[in-house]
Amino acid sequence: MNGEKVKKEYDSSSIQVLEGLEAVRKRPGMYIGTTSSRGLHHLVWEIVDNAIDEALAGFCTHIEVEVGKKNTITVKDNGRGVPVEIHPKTGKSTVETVYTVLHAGGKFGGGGYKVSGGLHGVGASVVNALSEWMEVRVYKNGNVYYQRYVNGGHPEDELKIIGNCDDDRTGTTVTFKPDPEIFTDTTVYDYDILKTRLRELAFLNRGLRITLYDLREDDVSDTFCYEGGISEYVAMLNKDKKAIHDTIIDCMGVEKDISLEVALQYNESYNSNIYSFVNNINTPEGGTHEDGVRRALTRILNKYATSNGILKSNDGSLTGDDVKEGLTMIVSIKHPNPQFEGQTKTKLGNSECRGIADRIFSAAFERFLMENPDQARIIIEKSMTASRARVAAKRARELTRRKGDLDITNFYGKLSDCKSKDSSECEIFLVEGDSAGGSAIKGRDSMRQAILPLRGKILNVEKARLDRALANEEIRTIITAFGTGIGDDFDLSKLRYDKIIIMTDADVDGSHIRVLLLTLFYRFFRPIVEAGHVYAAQPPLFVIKHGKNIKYVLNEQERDEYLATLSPNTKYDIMRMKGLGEMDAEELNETTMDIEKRVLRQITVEDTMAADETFSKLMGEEVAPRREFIEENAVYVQNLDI
Ligand code: TSJ
Repeated sequence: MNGEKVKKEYDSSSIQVLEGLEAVRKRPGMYIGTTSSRGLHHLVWEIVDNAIDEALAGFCTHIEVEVGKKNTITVKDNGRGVPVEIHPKTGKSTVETVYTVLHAGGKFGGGGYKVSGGLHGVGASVVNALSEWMEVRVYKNGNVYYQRYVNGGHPEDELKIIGNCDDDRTGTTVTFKPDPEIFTDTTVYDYDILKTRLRELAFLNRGLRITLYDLREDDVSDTFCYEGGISEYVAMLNKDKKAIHDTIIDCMGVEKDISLEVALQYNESYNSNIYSFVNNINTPEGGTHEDGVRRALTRILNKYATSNGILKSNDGSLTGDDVKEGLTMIVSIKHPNPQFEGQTKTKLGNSECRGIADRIFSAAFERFLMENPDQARIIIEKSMTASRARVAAKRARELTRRKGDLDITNFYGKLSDCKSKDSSECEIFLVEGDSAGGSAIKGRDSMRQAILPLRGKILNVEKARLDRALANEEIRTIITAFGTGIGDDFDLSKLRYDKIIIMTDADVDGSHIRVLLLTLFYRFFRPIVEAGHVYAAQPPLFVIKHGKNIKYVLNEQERDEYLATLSPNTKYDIMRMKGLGEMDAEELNETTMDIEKRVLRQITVEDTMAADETFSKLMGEEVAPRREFIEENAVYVQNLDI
């Protein structure tokens, strides 16, 4: 009787399990955000996070990630190995439980305190549900345990011992193949995305070795291991900039069961690069950990500068913005129970973290200043210059406001605004040149689409502070059109358009203007980019005509793919589109602007660090990295400008 009861429960729990995984397949977006390339990569992070947890628990020193020839992913660690015993709640091995029960990850294994976990933190079972097949191997007790799942998480068999291994070998190896029925956009992994994040994880987890292999290419691999942790991260971020002092200031501390690390160094630029993390997850909206450190930074610099007579009473005190100028800083906190807030749930909310971060950082930073008076003076003088510029910029802004009438006339001469006042349905096209601007005005949907033709060169803001940027007419026009204000006045909720669409030619001039605009947005309107409001229009590169059909395609690849679909004896014409200026209004609407038909590329600050690096190289004072970048990318530039 007892046996029968157990069996019944086993069966019903199995059914529940499969229903759980089926729910994941029905609504993958709920679990991994999207099924685009981003979601595809998310699968890797879900698995890697488990290995990172094992490293944080102190049992794993090396993680390997391998992209297989057919875009399978293998993640391997040398940790203790997922427990293989029967799990009391499910009646199955813990391995199978972890892979088939939703949200089972982390709750098994007992006592291990889990600080890692993706934004979604959904666990291995979700990856399994979204995979065509998945295999796990656990090495422990001299045995190799193996289980395979197919068709979205169905175990082929139970966990079995399939061989022996060295007695002292332990670890977990997982291989999966994302299901192309789920990932309909793409199932191709991007080496650079994997590389950037794995390198970041290596920076954030001092001493952990992470290796990435790409079996799709010969001999492609990278290994990351940083004994200096986030200090080395700061060094990398400042690589193409001129540091103004030698030491990368860093500190590490623990209070209760919360640990904090900070590393920082100032460079000559006027911008700041502050990246904060909670349990290895980037918090672009900041939060209490970042607040605490910034509050301490401002307070301690003011305190030191005042008591050493560098800052006089009539200088006023340094603000948070002043001490931010030229600052590259990483803040990394590990917290057993983080609470996330904010629009995108990427802001740390735990209030205790503010004080903890302040205490740990201020003690270390004050000590650094005392022990290194030369470097302290350099940093403070930089902040004092920023303070003077801030005052000047404020005056400049007031000036532009006062002669507002004049500005506005000029402004409406340029902007062809849309009729709708509902910003959620409005778009603004920033168009290169007057002639394309003219076609765009004729071809637009005037209810929802505004056109701003850009005539003059846009100021290179990498080299300019806010006060000079505000003196530039094109930039003032853009600011007025957006409606958000800038600098201290910036207010995202006042944005007058849901989409800001950069429309430039696919040639070198066009890409130059695009980079200048992106630099402007990145420096002065970053929240607009982060909130996903910025897009690039994609004017077609080719038009293919056969019979009565006209097909526009974006690039060579699409052209070739389309041609391959035509039957061999179709007689066809291909024309390369010359540029926006040469399309008439109807063509421009048809191919590039029509809300129903067009393809836009969303500009994200997904990898703000890579973007910043490019901007600094292309736009900054240092000539050598710029030349290198242009040389390295010369081949692309050539392709762009046939
Ligand atoms: F979850 C998973 F299957 F996706 C996965 C887990 C994938 C990979 C690549 C590694 C891991 C993983 C899990 N590596 N190490 C562990 N460790 C445990 O699960 C474990 C082992 C022992 C104990 C213990 O208390 O003895 C506790 C845990 C959580």
